[in-house]
Amino acid sequence: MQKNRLKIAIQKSGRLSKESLELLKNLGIKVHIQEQNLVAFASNFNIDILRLRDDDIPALVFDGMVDLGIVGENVLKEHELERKALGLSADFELLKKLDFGYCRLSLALPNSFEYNGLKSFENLRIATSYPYILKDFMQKNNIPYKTCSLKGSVELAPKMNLADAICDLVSSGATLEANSLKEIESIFESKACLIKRKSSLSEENELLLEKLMLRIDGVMQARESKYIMLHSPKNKIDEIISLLPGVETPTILPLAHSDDKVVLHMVSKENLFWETMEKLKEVGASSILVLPIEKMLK
Ligand code: PRT
Ligand code: ZN
Repeated sequence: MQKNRLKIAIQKSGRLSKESLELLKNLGIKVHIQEQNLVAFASNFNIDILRLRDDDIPALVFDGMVDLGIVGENVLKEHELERKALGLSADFELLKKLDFGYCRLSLALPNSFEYNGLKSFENLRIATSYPYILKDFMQKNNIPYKTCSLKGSVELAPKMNLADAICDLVSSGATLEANSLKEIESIFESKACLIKRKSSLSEENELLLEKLMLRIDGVMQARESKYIMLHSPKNKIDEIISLLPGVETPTILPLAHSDDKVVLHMVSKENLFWETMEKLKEVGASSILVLPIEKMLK
């Protein structure tokens, strides 16, 4: 592995791997991943992709062993709090919150538990894989509790009489429901994020990063945006535009063989729901097309 290449750590296999790799590919980084290899070399940039357990990524960035990392904010926060509790440094720069890996760390109780506000957690034993985030929250709310640290199967702890409550990641809520638990309070909202080591990069890698950051903005903006084309009566243009969320100035084109209608082309920064399309139609719009956008560069 050459020294001067930009090193990016991503999760090897798990909930963030597919989207992390997809993001890198959308940035134009060409990498060929071989399942058994932990390092993949980009063929068109001086970039190496390191594929690791997500739990290992924060410390490698804090210690400057890798330049960039893609990791869940939950894992990042937990490791940051742990390092600080141990009196160690946990320096990093948050470059970008990404648009995947959404989840929340929540307190949950058995359905049968009579919950009367956060005080109900006083002196309960709470199972979690996130002891430092939990401790931080409980201390801020002045609630004494007992802890039970588990690396996995946290949702089973109450059934197994290992704990009274849990503090675990939730996304759809199906796991809690399947284990007769009710979500009480979200204590930390999370998504995947791109972080950078604090110590400076080489001038060359700094320039490469600048280029990648512009491309990330382009990819993320494109994912949120839609290209809209429709036919509009000439006297309804303003009304139609006012119905469209996050629309920039449209391009107005003549419609062949029509004196009273024009064609509008525009980019909307939001998705377009059926309800809006139906309203557009009521106002007189027709031939409404909503297209995904692949890339944007302003
Ligand atoms: O092997 P490695 O250590 O790299 O992976 P891992 O097993 O530690 O992590 P992984 O792949 O499960 O999750 C990676 C990251 O994805 C997490 O750190 C979060 O940032 C994010 N993420 C998003 C989630 C979820 N959604 C999620 N639902 N991580 C875990 N879950 C689990 C949760 O722990 C619970 O067991 O899914 C279950 C709940 O899901 P619902 O949909 O039933 O509520
Ligand atoms: Zn992990």
